[in-house]
Amino acid sequence: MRRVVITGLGAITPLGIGVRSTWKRLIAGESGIVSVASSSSPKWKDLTSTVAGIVPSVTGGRFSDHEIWRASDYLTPSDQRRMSRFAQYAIAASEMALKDSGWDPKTEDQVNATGVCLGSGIGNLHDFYETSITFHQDGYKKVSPLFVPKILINLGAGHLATRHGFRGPNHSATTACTTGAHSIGDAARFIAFGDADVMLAGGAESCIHPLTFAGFGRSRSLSTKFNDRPEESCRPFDADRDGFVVAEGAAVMVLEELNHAKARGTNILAEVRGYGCSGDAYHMTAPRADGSGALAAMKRALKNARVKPGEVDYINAHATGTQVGDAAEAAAIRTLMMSEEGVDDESKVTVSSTKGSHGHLLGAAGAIESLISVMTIVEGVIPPTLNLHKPNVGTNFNFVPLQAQEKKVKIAISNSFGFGGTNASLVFSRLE
Ligand SMILES: *[C@@H]1O[C@H](CO)[C@@H](O)[C@H](O)[C@H]1NC(C)=O
Ligand SMILES: *[C@@H]1O[C@H](CO)[C@@H](O)[C@H](O)[C@H]1NC(C)=O
Ligand SMILES: CC(=O)N[C@H]1CO[C@H](CO)[C@@H](O)[C@@H]1O
Repeated sequence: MRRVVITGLGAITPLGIGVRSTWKRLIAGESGIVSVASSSSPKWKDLTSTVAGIVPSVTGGRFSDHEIWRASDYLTPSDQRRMSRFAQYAIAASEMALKDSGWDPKTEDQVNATGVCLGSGIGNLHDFYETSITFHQDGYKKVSPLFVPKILINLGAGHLATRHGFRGPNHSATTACTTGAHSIGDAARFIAFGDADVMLAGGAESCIHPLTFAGFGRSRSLSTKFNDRPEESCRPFDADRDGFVVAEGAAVMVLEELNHAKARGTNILAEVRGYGCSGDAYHMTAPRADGSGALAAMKRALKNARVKPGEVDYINAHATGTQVGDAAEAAAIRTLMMSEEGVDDESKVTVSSTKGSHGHLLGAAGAIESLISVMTIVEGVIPPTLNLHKPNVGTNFNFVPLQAQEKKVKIAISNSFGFGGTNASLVFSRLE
């Protein structure tokens, strides 16, 4: 089987623009979660949750000029008009990843062997909402011809391929909060099976719209108790956790066939070692309490990677800060890690959920958390779980509370689970 490595990373997150800016703040224990209560639209007023992870776009605060989002850094005015925000983030993160990896295909062979696998969970709620109102009030002629190209989930991938002429596989997953993980896993399989040599893979999301908060609020998924203390609102594994916090952003990786990467002498960050998926087949929004869906995904990913549970140095948990979800995932991790081929003591299991810092990027969550897992391998530092003062998920893991820890990481797992009952795990390793 052809081996797949990671040769470039790009990120746009509530912690800043760029991988360096995001990583620096993550390790420093900073939060990217802010209040959206004062937003101009009166619709925000009735909402139960008014905290969100927002990509910084104004200078003057704690973000320096190069760390804030400016669409014009990446896109012409005409592209900006044609592309919705999630697609813009996807393009920008992809450009960063391509630059990082030094991959600039020119020949026909090269562009044919380069593909794209970029998804989104919700996509563009803004245009859906506005266009629905316009259509209802003013009729057919007022619907913009750009409406459809602005709402299709796969248009991030489409625009990117068209910009660069990439003619390899052109694919978009949309599996709710598992989108980013499925994109990376599926892209790695395209390379392993010989459909491409290089893939841009990841996820993007930007649905900071009152309707998002109304919808997730009504399904009682969101944190509501910390609206006046946004930085404390996302509390994975903590006893006071009361729901997840919506966030926006994008993360993209350049995946590449091992010998292809070696031949061009580029820097190899890590290897995509394993990928496992499962379905809960249980409920649309709640996990099985025993975590058996999550367990199946992790087991399949480790089997695919030919790695034993005891060899895993770090798990980046999906844990979003909901009572049921975090406990189910912890139970799944315990079953996996305390098995015969695991470890002999729960305190040797290192798990953190970085959502405490950046919130839940929904369709981009699996991508940014995979990127962070790769960074732990590169940097030898584990980012903390913010706001974790009192774990109550029935395990004695090292949850890396509040402060980053130094640790050599050879093998890292990233978990992603989504509404609809879909679970995926990815295993990354240092290249041996
Ligand atoms: C590249 O792909 C295009 C379209 O699929 C095809 O027409 C062309 O022959 C391919 N070129 C090479 C060098 O394989
Ligand atoms: C698997 O997917 C479900 C879908 O609702 C998700 O909520 C859950 O967290 C995952 N399963 C488990 C047991 O964690
Ligand atoms: C180069 C290429 O084929 N890109 C396509 C990828 O998919 C999108 C969406 O279907 C198309 O618009 C692109 O042309």
